[in-house]
Amino acid sequence: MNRQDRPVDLRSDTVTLPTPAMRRAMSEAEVGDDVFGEDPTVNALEARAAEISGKEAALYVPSGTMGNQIAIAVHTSPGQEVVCEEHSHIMLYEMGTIARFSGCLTRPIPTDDGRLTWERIRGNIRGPSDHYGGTGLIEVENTHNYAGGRVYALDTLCEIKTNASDAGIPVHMDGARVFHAAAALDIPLRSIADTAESLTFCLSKGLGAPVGSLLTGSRSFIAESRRVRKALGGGMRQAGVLAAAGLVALEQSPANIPAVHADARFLADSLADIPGIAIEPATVETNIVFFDITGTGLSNQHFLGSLREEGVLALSLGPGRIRMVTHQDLERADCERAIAAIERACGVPALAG
Ligand code: TLP
Repeated sequence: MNRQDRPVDLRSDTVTLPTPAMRRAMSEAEVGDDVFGEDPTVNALEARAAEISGKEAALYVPSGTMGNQIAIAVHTSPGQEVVCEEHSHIMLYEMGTIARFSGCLTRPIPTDDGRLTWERIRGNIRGPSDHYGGTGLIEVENTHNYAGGRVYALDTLCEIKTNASDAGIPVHMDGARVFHAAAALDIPLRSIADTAESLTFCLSKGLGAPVGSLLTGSRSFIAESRRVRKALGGGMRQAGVLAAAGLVALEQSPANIPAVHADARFLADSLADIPGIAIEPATVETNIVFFDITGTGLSNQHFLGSLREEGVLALSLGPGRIRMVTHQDLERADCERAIAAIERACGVPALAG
């Protein structure tokens, strides 16, 4: 299919297809039974993930959800509270697994932009008592999906980590898109990873791999995580065919992120010029662009339907709220096509010539 006929898929950065280099690596991967720890390609991926994130060890898991939920189960005991931001993925989009599997409650904290501070967390920490289970974990999401890909400043994370350590509470980072955070701050990933006891990051979100995420942490944390992964049915066998693509993603895809961020900025700046669309371009820091179409008078369904007819796909995430995510399978011309389709949906007259 040539580019003009292909849909411009901005629903998520999960829609990317494996690159030719990934497919080659997959077909040539050396494999073994990973439940026995004998898949050399999975072992290589885990070693590389640990190295990149500056942690002792890593575990390959099928999804970001499983990585987060294993971390929560290992860090907490049933009845404890997990402090998190009110729109965090672990709370809104992980099927209530915190309650189902770990027996924990969330203690959601409202923020203006998805970013917690120690100031906001402090009053929500509860020690164990005869009346409640106490705080078992603090979770931060970086970048924050629902807040539009916002990036934590390193100082904020360091302050949370230092105070959490003093209170004896571990920090888990849902870093599904932590490579985007590192690129936005132009710092090594491990500086961000240092601010949490454990980190989940995704190979299939923005890095182009077909499947998989990594959970990283101390050797003992990962040993226990391996047992919990098995309990969740996440023990895979000859998973090296998938891990091989992940290794390629880790080496090759981060270099694409600056251009992907520039595409998001282009979308945000262009959207700001369309009458009826509300967006603050300065809040777009990475590859996620949220905007509000209430002022156009169109329903989400009508708006997305018009775009779909022109081969442009986006997501509805709340009344009037639309999300577009840029990724490495798109080019600037695709983003221009998306903007032209949005202008037509909103009744902006086309320029002559
Ligand atoms: N997010 C998906 C949807 O679930 C919304 C997306 O398209 O953005 N943490 C964060 C911050 C995420 O954004 C996601 C996926 C996950 C965890 C879960 O990853 P998977 O889908 O691999 O379980």
